Amino acid sequence: MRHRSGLLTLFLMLTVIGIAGCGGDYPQSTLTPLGDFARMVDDVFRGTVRWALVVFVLVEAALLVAIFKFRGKPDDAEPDQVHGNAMVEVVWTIIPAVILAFIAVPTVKTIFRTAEVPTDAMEIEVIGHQWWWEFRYPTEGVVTATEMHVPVGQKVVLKMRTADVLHSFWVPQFAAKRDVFQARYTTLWFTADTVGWFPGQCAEFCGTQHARMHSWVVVESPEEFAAWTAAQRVGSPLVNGGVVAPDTTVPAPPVDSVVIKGQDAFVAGGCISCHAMVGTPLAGQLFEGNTNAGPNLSHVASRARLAGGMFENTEANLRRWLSDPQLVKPNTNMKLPRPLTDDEIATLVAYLQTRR
Ligand SMILES: [Cu+2]
Repeated sequence: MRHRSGLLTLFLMLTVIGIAGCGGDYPQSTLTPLGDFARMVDDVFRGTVRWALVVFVLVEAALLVAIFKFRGKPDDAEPDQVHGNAMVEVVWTIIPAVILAFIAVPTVKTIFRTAEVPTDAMEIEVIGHQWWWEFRYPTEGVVTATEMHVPVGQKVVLKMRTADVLHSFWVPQFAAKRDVFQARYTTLWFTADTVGWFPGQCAEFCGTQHARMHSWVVVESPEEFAAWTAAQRVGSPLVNGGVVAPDTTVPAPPVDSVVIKGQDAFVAGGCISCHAMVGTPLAGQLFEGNTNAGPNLSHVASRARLAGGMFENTEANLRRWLSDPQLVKPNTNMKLPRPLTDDEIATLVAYLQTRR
């Protein structure tokens, strides 16, 4: 008896925990879709759950009736045996088949509708790296990392691939998840209908720091988005590979002596061999053929997060990151040829913080 009540308590506890996991203010949830694509997927999910509920209620009701109404007594005769009854076999084959058909039709329809690549959408190229996401806007001339800006109400199509291993791009409130490959593009599309910051997560185990491969969709008004692209386009490493005319704006050279030292350290220290940087001579060329490079740092100070979204972009975190990236994020591709001196770190941090 004690064993039984223990099991019951365990069952109730698990149920409470399970229920507590549903609903609530969880931004990384597929249960609160905020775009057309996610809503189509959500409709299929909800339709399926509704059918499952109907089946559950009917089966449980039949079970309870059987238990209480037809409970056997010790002196009962043996009941009629229905083994091999053709009628029963046909009925309980047809009913589930019909229910599955009702689930399959909207599911297949949705698969086809979501697989269609829209032609009236703004294109964003998504590239997975161990362990951060790169976003390129060929028509805007923008290359950025971790934070994908999109204008509210504008359909975007994501053309996705990877620079190294398999990853899976997933922003739960806007779109389903899709694996990314080296040799071919996969696509996703969505129209975001709410302004704000919405988190995403790489959904394919892609190495030891897979859990620290975050992304955000930053949905903003068309005016804010235009201002963002105008600022990001300055010195873009994409101007040769993109379809926009090169931006001829020459960024103002640093005037602060610490910042100038930081820029010198950035160039002389070899940072430019992996990172594109506005105002440094080789940034564009190096970037184009180098898909294993690190993020474009031309406007790094305009981003809210660092290191694949692992931490906030603050002076202290930047210093921590530069002092020993392998300690902060083991196995990251950010490998320093030698440890930087405190002076170098201070000037680099001052320099990077001016790159807005
Ligand atoms: Cu990944």
